[in-house]
Amino acid sequence: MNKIRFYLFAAFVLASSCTGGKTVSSQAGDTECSLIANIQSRNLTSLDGEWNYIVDVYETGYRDYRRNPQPVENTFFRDKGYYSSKEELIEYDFDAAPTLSVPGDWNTQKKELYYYEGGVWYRKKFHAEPLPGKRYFIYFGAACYESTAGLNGEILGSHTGGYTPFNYEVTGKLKEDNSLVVLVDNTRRFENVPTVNFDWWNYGGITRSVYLVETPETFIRDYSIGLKKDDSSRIAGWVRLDGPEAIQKVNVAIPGLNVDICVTTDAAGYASFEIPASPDLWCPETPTLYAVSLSSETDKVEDRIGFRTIETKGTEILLNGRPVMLRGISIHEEKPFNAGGRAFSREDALVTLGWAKEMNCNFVRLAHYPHSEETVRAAEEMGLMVWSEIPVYWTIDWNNPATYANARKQLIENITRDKNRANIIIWSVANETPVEAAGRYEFLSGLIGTAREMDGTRLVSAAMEKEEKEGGIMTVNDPDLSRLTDLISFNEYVGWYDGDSDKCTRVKWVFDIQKPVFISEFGGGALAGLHGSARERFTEEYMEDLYRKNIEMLSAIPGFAGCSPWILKDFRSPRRMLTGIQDDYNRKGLISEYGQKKNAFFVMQDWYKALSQQ
Ligand code: GCB
Repeated sequence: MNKIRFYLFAAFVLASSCTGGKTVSSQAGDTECSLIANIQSRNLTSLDGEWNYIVDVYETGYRDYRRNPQPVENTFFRDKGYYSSKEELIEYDFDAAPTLSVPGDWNTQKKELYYYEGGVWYRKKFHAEPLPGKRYFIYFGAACYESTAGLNGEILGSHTGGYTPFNYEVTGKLKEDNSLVVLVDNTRRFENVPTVNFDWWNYGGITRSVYLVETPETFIRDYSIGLKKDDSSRIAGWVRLDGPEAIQKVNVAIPGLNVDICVTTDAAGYASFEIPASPDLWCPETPTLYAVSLSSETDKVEDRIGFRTIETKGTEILLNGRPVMLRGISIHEEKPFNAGGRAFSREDALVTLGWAKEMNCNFVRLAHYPHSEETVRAAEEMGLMVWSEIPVYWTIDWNNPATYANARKQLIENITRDKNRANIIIWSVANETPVEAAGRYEFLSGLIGTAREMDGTRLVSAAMEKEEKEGGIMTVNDPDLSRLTDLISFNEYVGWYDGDSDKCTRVKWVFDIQKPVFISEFGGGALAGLHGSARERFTEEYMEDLYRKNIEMLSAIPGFAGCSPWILKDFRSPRRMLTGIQDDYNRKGLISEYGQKKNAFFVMQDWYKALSQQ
């Protein structure tokens, strides 16, 4: 646990947006997560823009010279500075400090912060005119990795996990002129999720948008609407109110389906409903979304929702009852052009997902952490099915209850935010975790259970690895976990980490379990524009040959249901140190960081076109 949270703000941790460790209630929507759903439908004041920042390498902002944690009035949360009081000894000043753009990572905004890992204080001044009878929240799309927020010198709470949203209630705490101070810390820690070792850039900062949200006193906190599992002629849903007037009539209207019903919430603010309906189903070819409104007596939210079913039968994945081949690609959430750092905007998403569409994909694996809501929604509009993932990656502190609570909380926040997105078909709980590690199976089966309990309408999986047996027989390395998941999904790097491309022609894939086989990663690296023989590593020709041979090999796998090669675009990773070739980039992208398509992109494009016509 972050020291600052432990010493200074222990009391406030309990008040932070989501707490781990409890069980998910059996009543739908009654998770321990207090996230406000569908933030874009709210009355918002954007707090994006330039924020003053102070880099705090030695934790000086909250400790004294003996490293004792300080009371809050002696920390930078107080937002006083030398220039405001020259008589007092004060050695920081946000007003005089430089600025960073929010949203955005700090690593690509300031040269001196490129490799920085540690604490950075952010400060935003904003004006507010709070109205009586309204409630106010500060909502963060994401801050990587840990953050503690304070408003006008008072701590609001802390949040752990770099890729999921959180909010703090500030009703009664707003003034006309406000100072919002946030300490963000991206120090890698062994007990974190992900842990200290991962193959992507540890972008720090307030990486997604920040809003001041206004709601009525009793408001619609959360809702779920989708086709009923096992009965696609009915829409099933629930709504949860938050506030003193818990018992209210709530109208659910979907004009495009002539749906207009009324339910009454109970004393806990909860109501569920079922409505007979036969919507045009969401699918990649026709990603139909219906305008939906939920109106309580005190509040109203609007959304656009798609309806579809997803299930497996034997070795097939069925979308709306019909077999579907997942023509996918894996993606990291980085800006599409010019080595730009962490992406967050709809514009970024449209370019990146546009490349996936150009490749004839119908599916994207949003690796290795929850991507922004903008990305998920853009994919939904574009007809791209989604694999959504939490960063339980490689090694994890499997037997640490706090680590489990952290992973579970990230999963809950992810599902809470995105459960109404029709395009998400798979919740994934892990990537390439070591089978032999004690405590791992219990950890992952707990997460799988949480995902199923919160959302029984989607598939649950994890990216496993392959195992080679005698005589060139290949299979998944984790039959026990494969029994719990809906798919046999694994990463295989035959031709890159495992032999050369010719090996693809010598192996045979065999599975003991009858489930759809999904290859969550395969691939190899090439520097865009580097040409040579198909035997020479990092040339476009090597990568092209590797893709051709993998495609042939995968197509012959019994039960093959799709794949998401690694990866759409070259991405930054400090693990990639080969000068002149990698230069801090993982080069397995089908497209370079400057948007240049490599030969293998076109190999995939042709294959997916052929598959789409079958
Ligand atoms: C993997 C990981 C992915 C890495 C990739 C690689 O198996 O899942 O995060 O980036 O291999 O390039 O080695």
